Amino acid sequence: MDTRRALLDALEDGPVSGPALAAELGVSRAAVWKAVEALREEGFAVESTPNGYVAPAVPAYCAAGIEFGLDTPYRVEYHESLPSTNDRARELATGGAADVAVVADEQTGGRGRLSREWVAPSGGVWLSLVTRPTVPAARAPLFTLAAAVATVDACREAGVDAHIKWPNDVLVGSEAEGEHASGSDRSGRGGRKLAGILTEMEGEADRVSWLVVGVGVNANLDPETLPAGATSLRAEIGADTDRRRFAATLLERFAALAETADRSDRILSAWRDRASTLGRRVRVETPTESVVGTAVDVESPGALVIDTGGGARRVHAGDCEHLRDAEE
Ligand code: BT5
Repeated sequence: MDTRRALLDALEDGPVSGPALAAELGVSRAAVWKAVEALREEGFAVESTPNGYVAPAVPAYCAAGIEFGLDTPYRVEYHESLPSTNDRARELATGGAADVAVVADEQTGGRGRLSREWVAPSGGVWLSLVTRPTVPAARAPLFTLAAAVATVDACREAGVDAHIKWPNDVLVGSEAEGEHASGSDRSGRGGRKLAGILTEMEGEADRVSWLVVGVGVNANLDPETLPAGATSLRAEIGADTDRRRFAATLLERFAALAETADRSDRILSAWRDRASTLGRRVRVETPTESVVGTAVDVESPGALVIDTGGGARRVHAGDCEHLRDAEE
């Protein structure tokens, strides 16, 4: 473990002196001091007190801030601004990296599914995780479901009653409220869109090489700066959220679920518990057709089962609208 990370872990337990840390880690006092300086440069304001180094009362939203107290194998790479955290994560993945979360305060070229634009001004939580799970490529959609569960849990901890709309939208509120979703994209239908997920991967049939799970959450943003039909944590709560804690919760929940991906039942049941799609009349636009019916279940690795009246259909990808009776 590197000195910087060891120092972050040690700071969790209260003041720690330079000499004590040097002895514990078997490094020089100069190396400890250098690690402290590195943390400070990143924006993590370690204080020097007579009892030793102390963590800042309110850790900033930066790599060390998010890693402080983070109980996962992930390290964090933080940027003030990036075109897209998914693009940076893909770059790291193709270079062989694993277990890195790329976080940016702002994205200038954020991407949604199917090359759609994702609006991502400063103040949101824009995060992409690189992992290399040892599962067949066919199981990759489970990680999107796990990310949706983790995102909902982080939103609920922040005080917003969010739910999942199949496959990967995190929404607040109900039916009528997402109606103003723009243009041909009606993916907000079913509530106001708080977050979206974009998973990308490379692999052979028998195994995933890398997986990039990109999550965008409208955190401390005004809805006026977002597309129609969108909402934010700030708008829902009326106050700003500690993005450091939010990102850490999301990563911890995701890590715990991802560990269970060799069996799909835990992720699926967590997803069902948080989804608003099941039991609803839906219209799913797949790449080839439109399927209308009642959503009855989600099956591994992420297919929506729709009762069309003429039998059950399974759809694996598409945009889902929650319908009201009059709309069929
Ligand atoms: C998604 O696509 O919902 C996936 C969004 C993933 C964004 C994250 S941010 C971190 C990482 N880096 C990236 O570059 N991307 C990921 P989709 O279901 O296709 O929805 C896209 C549609 O949502 C757009 O066509 C808009 O109508 C709408 N939209 C765009 N920006 C939005 C926002 N900030 N909040 C709510 N809706 C938005």
